[in-house]
Amino acid sequence: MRSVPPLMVAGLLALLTAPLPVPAQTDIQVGANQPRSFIEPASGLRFVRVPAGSFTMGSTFAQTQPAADQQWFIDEAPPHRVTLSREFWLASTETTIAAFSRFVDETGYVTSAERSGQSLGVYAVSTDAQGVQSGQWAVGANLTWRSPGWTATDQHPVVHISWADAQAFVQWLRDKTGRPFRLPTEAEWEYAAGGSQHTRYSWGEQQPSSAREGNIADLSFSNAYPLWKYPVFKTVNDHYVHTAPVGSFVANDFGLFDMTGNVWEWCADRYAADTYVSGPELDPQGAATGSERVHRGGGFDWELPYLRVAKRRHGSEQQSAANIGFRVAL
Ligand SMILES: [Ca+2]
Ligand SMILES: [Ca+2]
Repeated sequence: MRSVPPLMVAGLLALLTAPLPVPAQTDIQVGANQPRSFIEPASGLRFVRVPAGSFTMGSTFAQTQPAADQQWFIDEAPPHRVTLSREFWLASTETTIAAFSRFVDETGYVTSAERSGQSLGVYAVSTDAQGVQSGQWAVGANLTWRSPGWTATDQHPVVHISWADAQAFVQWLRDKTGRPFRLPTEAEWEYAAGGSQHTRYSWGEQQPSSAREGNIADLSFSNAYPLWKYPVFKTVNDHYVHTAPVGSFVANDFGLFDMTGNVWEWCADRYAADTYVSGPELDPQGAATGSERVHRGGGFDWELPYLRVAKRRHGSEQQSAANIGFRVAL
């Protein structure tokens, strides 16, 4: 088990726990005039305060899986103690189409999917050698944040967004406000998603039962895609086949919506399968090298093992898909 000398931790904490700058725009006051949330006017996104703290990052989930499936989860090991020495702000929702529209309207930005003319998210059914049919997403033409492949309002999460697109959005917000908006680190994301009790899913420890927990691959998804190749959690019906408007489900006790489900969310970190083996305990920033970036949280088309807050997924900086968006940190 790695550890940091207590004196070093104490010293760093003393240096780093100075209060966050109070944003100029606040709309909720809690306690001793400390804002607990604010709406950032350029994007219209609400940000909530996430406290500094320690938690156990990662899991031993792979060990409970059949050998053939362990490869999908082995990069969550080993579970290890992580300390986030500073409180931070995190958008209470995934970035909406409304917010992304403001960015594009001002800058004329063209996304990776728009430049390449394609993205992942057209439903394709194939037949294997045994004659069994199954469906999954395939790369299709003209899938973009403006036309995700289904009806979406301004309050739906923006999708078909690459890591590079998400970076361009936060750079715009930085330039516009003079504040260091950014993508969350993978550690910040996992810590925030689990809430104050650091639960398995953002809604708690248990499997969904009320259909109010989050937008996942549920009965309505299964009905729309009966040949879907991957597991679906059919015992709840959340009534959303694809994305849901942000904030449609319960928030965790940090005030964060849809951390689990709806869309995967790009994080700042480079991905490496062995990040947790040798990474630092204090404020980890991810792998130093590597061409892929992390995304987190599962999406509307994923089932429980992939919806745990510890689950890691990754892709190239230019990759986009119908089930990947992002959330902004400060
Ligand atoms: Ca659903
Ligand atoms: Ca999400």
